[in-house]
Amino acid sequence: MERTLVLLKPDAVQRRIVGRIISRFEDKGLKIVGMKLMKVTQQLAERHYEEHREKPFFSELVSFITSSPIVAMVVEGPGAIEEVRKLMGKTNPRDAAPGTIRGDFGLSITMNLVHGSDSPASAAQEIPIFFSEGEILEYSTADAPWLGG
Ligand code: 3AN
Repeated sequence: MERTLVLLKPDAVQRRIVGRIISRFEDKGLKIVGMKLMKVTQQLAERHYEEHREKPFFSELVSFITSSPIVAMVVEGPGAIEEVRKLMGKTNPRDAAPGTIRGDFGLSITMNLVHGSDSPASAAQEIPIFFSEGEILEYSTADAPWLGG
């Protein structure tokens, strides 16, 4: 089953909307198979945002993600990568549709609440940056037969 890395960024924790954001993923029928509250180190941040190193907003991104704890999650389900991206909405919350996480809760392109892997290749690269294999659990949920997939 497909898995994706989801980060609830420092603004989500500071604004105490972690529970409401996680509910969006749960409501959709996606399954949390890994989750932790953690502080992102400079080294971890630079690894995670490696592809943006040359962008003008790189240092802003790194200082934001290291500024306060985040909640890191591995989310699993049919088409999990694309489904999470749809639930998050466009990168800039001002362009994100109402009903999406960014569209409903944000205004800032830097403090845009959530990260979700953007492709199977990104998910495969990003998940091990944040989680060891033992931190990802395999289990079934009672409602699985009613969710299809
Ligand atoms: P997404 O998070 O939607 O996949 P990416 O991968 O293009 O978006 O960008 C990674 C992060 O970089 C975004 N979550 C956002 O916080 C930040 N970012 C992207 N574009 C800009 C920009 N033009 N100015 C400032 N920050 C940006």
